[in-house]
Amino acid sequence: MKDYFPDISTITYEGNNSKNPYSFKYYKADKKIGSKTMHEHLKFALAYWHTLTGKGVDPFGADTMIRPWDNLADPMDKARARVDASFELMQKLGIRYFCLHDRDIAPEAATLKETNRNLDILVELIGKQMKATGIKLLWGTANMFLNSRYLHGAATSCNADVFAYAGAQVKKAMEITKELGGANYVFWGGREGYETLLNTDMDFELDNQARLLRMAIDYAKEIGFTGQFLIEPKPKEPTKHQYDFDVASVMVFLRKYGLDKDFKINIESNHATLAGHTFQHELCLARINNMLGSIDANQGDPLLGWDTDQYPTDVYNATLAMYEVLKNGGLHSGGINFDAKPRRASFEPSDLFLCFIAGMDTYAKGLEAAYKLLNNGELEDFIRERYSSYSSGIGKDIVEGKAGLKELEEYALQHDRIINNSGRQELLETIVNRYIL
Ligand code: XLS
Ligand code: NI
Ligand code: NI
Repeated sequence: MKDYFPDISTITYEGNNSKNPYSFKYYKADKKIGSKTMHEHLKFALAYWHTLTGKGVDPFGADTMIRPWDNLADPMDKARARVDASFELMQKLGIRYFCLHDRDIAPEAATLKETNRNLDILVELIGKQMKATGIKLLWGTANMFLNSRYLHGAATSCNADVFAYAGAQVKKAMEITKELGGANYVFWGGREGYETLLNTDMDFELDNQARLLRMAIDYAKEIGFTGQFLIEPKPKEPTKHQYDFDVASVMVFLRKYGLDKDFKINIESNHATLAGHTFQHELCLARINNMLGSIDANQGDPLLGWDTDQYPTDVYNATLAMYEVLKNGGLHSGGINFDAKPRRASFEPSDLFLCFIAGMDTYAKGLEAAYKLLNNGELEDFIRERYSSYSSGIGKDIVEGKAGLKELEEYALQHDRIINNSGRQELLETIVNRYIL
């Protein structure tokens, strides 16, 4: 097997005094945080698309990233080389999971039949590498946004032939996810949304989106795929209004169609930002509804209004995210997928290592801080105290359903000199800082 990154050896933990950029400062895979090791808490995954096929294009400029496998002319040879390169990367970084779209691993051919044959060849190769290394598939998905056939959407296209093609693609993607032992299957509605209601039957499109999901559930039963289905919300981009806008809209959609027991949510940090939410808000809302499934870890830039998919380096954000994950009792079948790409100017192959190191260290530090914060209970105690008026008297009656509006009026007439307490936001922010710094 060819070595694609010969100058870089296995990345190890050296601690935060080390100046060696090719070492972990905080991520120590076997370090125990509570009853689990860091790597059990943080099931890091490599996103095959950004890492292996990303080339640094932007709307104004061409490729900047020339990878060691890019000199191969035959697309299938290139695809094979990427498999070797991906497993080399994951092994050297100690990443135990990866995520893929069907089209990341194998090139699309002239017909669907040939495309599926290409996929089978690559799946066999990936399966062998997985067996040899113990690396697992966190989730699989179908890319139903790149090809121009999806210009009106996939399941929400106005064209039934496109719906059928999307169904065929989901079927095959589910089969390969099952074959590779994938723990989850993701739906990100790349082009499921609209540009203008002047030409859109939103009601019908949403029914159709639900129809495709229902078919996927049925097919999973048929083939014995027991992985978790996930929906990944995003408010905009590529369409102006994506149907799966945020956690709240995904839940409303799933409940309307009776699909909420079959799905959980894959929450991406940068998508939360685009929706005008904090990452923590999205994670918390999913958690309290028992819908928190998995994470796409990245970050946006507050000054740029699009999905910049940067590697996460914001420890504050990672700490609050891990706080929610810990409160959720972990991510269960989910994990932390680095849906992130190096900046366009970070084009050297070695940057890939530096990117992952940055992201893994950020989440490791975030996990440690979050664990201590939760365990010491400073925030939890404050919050409990803040709502303590509901544990006795009229508050208890409200919660237990013993008071109606008449009882409230009776009470308020006698207690109309109300005393409130400070919310102490700045104090609490200082407490969080104490755990991070
Ligand atoms: C794009 C999405 C995509 C999904 C997988 O913004 O994040 O990468 O994670 O289709
Ligand atoms: Ni994503
Ligand atoms: Ni994204």
